[in-house]
Amino acid sequence: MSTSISSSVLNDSKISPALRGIASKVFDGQRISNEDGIRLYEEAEIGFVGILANHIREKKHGNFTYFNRNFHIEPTNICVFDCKFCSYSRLLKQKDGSWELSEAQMLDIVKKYKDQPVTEVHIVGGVHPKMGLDFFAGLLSKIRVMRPELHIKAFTPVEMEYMFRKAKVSFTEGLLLLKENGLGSMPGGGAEIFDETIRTEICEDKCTSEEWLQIHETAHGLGIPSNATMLYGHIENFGHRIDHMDRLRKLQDKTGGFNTFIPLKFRNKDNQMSNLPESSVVEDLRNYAIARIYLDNFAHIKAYWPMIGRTTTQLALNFGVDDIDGTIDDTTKIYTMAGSEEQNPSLTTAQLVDLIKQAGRHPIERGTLYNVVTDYMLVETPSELPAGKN
Ligand code: V47
Ligand code: SF4
Repeated sequence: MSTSISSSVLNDSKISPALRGIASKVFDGQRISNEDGIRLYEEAEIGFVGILANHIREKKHGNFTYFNRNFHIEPTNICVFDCKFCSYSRLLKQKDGSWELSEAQMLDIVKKYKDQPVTEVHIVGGVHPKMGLDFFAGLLSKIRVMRPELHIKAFTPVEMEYMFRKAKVSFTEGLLLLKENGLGSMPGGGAEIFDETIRTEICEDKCTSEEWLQIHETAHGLGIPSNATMLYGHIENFGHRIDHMDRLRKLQDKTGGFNTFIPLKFRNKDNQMSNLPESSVVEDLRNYAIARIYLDNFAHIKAYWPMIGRTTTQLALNFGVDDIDGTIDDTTKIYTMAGSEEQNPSLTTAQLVDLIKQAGRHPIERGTLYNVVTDYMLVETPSELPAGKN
């Protein structure tokens, strides 16, 4: 941040003294308080939080913008739970629109990528009463045999709490078994909103906030890093968002095991909360920025491009976001069924690189744990090939 931008913010009498006080903390590299966070949500304009968030983003990462080459496996959309925002799950007895992949079908998906330089498989789905811990441990071990170098990022605490409970094992025992069979890290899903009143309203029967946090803490203790999400823009208020990030910031202070924070915008198509409007793009960008400012101990803020679309993703790179997830391919349904911007989410590496360059940023292909795979300012953009093939 040039001193002229910081001093113009700090000396701008049109900005309230309280907001200038927050800006001064950010430019000094200090942590902001919960009260500051709520004030930003309630009072700060998009341009103001954008300047602060971009300052932090560029201090941490310069112009680097990360993506990876990944593919998703969604084992099933049959689910024992009934989250009101979910457009994707079906009950076991409900045949219409449900799917359930066998182990062989999932291994066929992995085989499809045999000669392709993907670095990560992301496995998350509904909670099927018949797909238990042994089934998933077996699946992971077979994927590892087929592609030993592929990073397996799999299962949220929602899936884990259920499979560990059914298998009568502790969180530590269950996580260790999955790790021994190839689990490399955990995705961020299932967090929703930690506030117990809101959680009861929107997803009362699945793992509690406490269990979500405990499973991540246990995973970090076993050397399994993870991501964290927040589902926002429904019935929660700004205080609930700050409370959510406060619980994450405290756990991160303790373990340091989170890689990335991913705000997830509530989409309202075909679910039990379809009566609610969706947040505006301005609110989405403010939310990315405030997350970047508040979560000083998280290295990365990710915008999940299929959900918000390519244009908002490019804008988000100026609001604290430094990671845009990956090539993904066309297997993900959790957002397409909820009305995401991208109906067939798949971008080639060349398209992702162009998207980042067009936004004036520096594209870096990363591994799951943010090791640099390719610096696309040092090599030529790969030529256009079908999704996943380049
Ligand atoms: O927990 C479900 C969300 C999450 C809707 O870690 C919805 O790299 C919006 O966590 N509108 C699962 N969101 C997906 C997830 C994720 C995605 C991409 C990358 C990573 C990562 C993690 O999807 C659920 C829930 O919060 N979700 N329904 C909806 N209607
Ligand atoms: Fe099941 Fe996940 Fe949908 Fe909730 S969000 S109903 S846990 S698939």
